[in-house]
Amino acid sequence: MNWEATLAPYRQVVEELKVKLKGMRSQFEHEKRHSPIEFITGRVKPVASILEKAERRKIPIEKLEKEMQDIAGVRVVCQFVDDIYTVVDMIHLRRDMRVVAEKDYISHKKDSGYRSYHIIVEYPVETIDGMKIILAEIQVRTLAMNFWATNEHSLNYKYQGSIPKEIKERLQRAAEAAFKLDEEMSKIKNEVQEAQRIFHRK
Ligand code: 0O2
Ligand code: 0O2
Repeated sequence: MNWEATLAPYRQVVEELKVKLKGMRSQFEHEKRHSPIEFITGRVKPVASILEKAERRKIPIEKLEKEMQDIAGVRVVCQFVDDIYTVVDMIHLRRDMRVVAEKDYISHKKDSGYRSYHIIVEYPVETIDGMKIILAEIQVRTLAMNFWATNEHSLNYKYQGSIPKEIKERLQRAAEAAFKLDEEMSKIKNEVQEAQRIFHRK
């Protein structure tokens, strides 16, 4: 399998989605409105992770394109929980991508404590052989959710998926604390935004 050639359109999609989402953020900034987007990151799933997930989910290599929906992944990180829904609504309204699935791990957090809003989109990308529709996963989460998920992801990697019970419980408490932090920040959202506007003017 020529992975470089297979993954090339996915790289293109990640780059294009990053540019477009960053464009949304700039527009809010130009108009001096609170941007629901704090920052964007993106990645193409490494080949080793693709193979490991295909094995785990029993996905044949020839069906990857349809059945592995997060080979192209972008992450939108927001300040406040409300911002997540603003971003989700904006993605729905766009005419350059089509939402095909959504998972709300915010109102239904995972057992691990993981919270985020996942959207799968179909995105048309132009290649030298014509147009190709690529599936991409957009994860939308707050800074607090991102902080938690990044640490939990590292621990999962370290313990190869079997985190010791004691650390798992700590992670669940940390998830609870991150949730509280988001709640408290939401309550003082207006204060924070006012402060940020003053800071911006200076
Ligand atoms: P900007 O415009 O300041 O956001 P590349 O793959 O190298 O082409 P990139 O975007 O450099 O693309 O790398 P990646 O890893 O996809 O995204 C990292 C981006 O997320 C960087 O911004 C980081 O500054 C930003 N980032 C990561 N953590 C934080 C954080 O806690 N707060 C904020 N505000 N930003 C963060 P860019 O893209 O370099 O530029
Ligand atoms: P990466 O690139 O290492 O992040 P599955 O992956 O089989 O569990 P599914 O249905 O493919 O699940 O997708 P799902 O559940 O929407 O989650 C896919 C991605 O969400 C994961 O990608 C993670 O990025 C993130 N995620 C989901 N659950 C957790 C969790 O408990 N903790 C953390 N830290 N992240 C989570 P991958 O495949 O891990 O790839």
